[in-house]
Amino acid sequence: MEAEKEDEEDASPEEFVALSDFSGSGSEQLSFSSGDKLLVHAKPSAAWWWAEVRGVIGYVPASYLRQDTAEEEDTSIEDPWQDEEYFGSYGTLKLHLEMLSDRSRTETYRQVVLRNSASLKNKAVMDLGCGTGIISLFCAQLAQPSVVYAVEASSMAEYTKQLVKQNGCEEVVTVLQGRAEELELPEQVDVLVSEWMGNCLLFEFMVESVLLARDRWLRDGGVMWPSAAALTLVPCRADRYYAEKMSFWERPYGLDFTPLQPLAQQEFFTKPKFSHHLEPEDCLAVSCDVICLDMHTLQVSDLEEMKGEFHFCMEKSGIFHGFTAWFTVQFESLEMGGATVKLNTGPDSEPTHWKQTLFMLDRPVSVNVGDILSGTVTLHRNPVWRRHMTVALHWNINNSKSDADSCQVGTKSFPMWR
Ligand code: GJV
Repeated sequence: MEAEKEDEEDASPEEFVALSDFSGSGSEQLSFSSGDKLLVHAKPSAAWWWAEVRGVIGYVPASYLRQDTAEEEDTSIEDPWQDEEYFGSYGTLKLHLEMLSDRSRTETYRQVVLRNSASLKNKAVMDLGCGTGIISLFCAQLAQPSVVYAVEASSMAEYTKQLVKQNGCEEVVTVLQGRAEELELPEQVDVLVSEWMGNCLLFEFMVESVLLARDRWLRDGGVMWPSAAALTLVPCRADRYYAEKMSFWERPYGLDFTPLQPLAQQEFFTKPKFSHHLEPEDCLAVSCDVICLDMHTLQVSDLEEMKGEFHFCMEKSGIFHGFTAWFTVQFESLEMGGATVKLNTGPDSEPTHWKQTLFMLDRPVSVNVGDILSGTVTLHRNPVWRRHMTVALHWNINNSKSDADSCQVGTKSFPMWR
């Protein structure tokens, strides 16, 4: 026991990295910039830590920091892309069944091919991450491309070849098993189609593979499908989820279990909740597109840090439990003036297997009609684990009704998952 105590007192400070800029107020709080290294000496509360930046000591907001994994980088990281696990999961049917059963998603890609069938004639197409080959098969079935290169890294590619044969498409569809990054083709393509979108649009960062393939294999003037993507945010209520995970501890079986609430917050609200079903009536304001990507011009380096702003005017009074995010993608027409096809994964559209992503605040806030909620959202890609990111939210609420013109500020960072 004694020895342990001594260890604690001598505990060496932990290394952290700042996720974004922070300007401290008063003499007790430190200011720092995104990327700064901090030494955390003590964690007196969950939200505020005692830390050192460039020899100066003071309080820092814990949510602005992430553990410095530099040490890990040298030793234990074998594959920052975790490809064995990633492509392993796509080698079984579970995920393909989920994607193919998603009618909204799959039908959108079918519509894109159908509406562009005339223009696809004699075009060379690449289907990146073709899975079971559904999009490639739509191309062969509904249009007359000269060739479709169906690229798939997982072992599913073996079956995809069989499906192409079984459906009489082997003249048009060529299945290539391998990572798109290592691909060799006899020619450049006119169209690069892919279904790369993850939770919160970017999670998994398959988009990087798509951009690299674009730069190498899409001919000048070729078309990307999807051509544009947007991430959307809305402040929302989440009464049921809050009750299930947090209010529950108030009086289970007539007993007071509230000492478990900090633990519950840590366990259930630290990471975002994937597969959240947001009811339109739980939106407290009109949603806001926070990040818009042009798939023709987006660069891999842009993915490291993507920042967006939001500005909401509350349309309802109620409890603000958190933010919900979803995405929309657009497919431009191959014809001049042709109609754009959209896939919207938001609460007002047909449900998809992505559902929505919920970011719970640590403490719900009561808001009124007319209150202004504004702030920023930043997606920080994990510098080590390339398929992961942290979503940092900063906001302030200006109360319209209060005479004192009160303003509340909040900040929280959500790892997904590292
Ligand atoms: N090269 C080849 N196939 C890939 C690659 C890559 N770089 N990355 C992902 N895939 N929308 N979040 C494959 C993966 O094996 C799976 O079959 C499919 O693309 C993912 C599609 C859905 N995931 C998503």
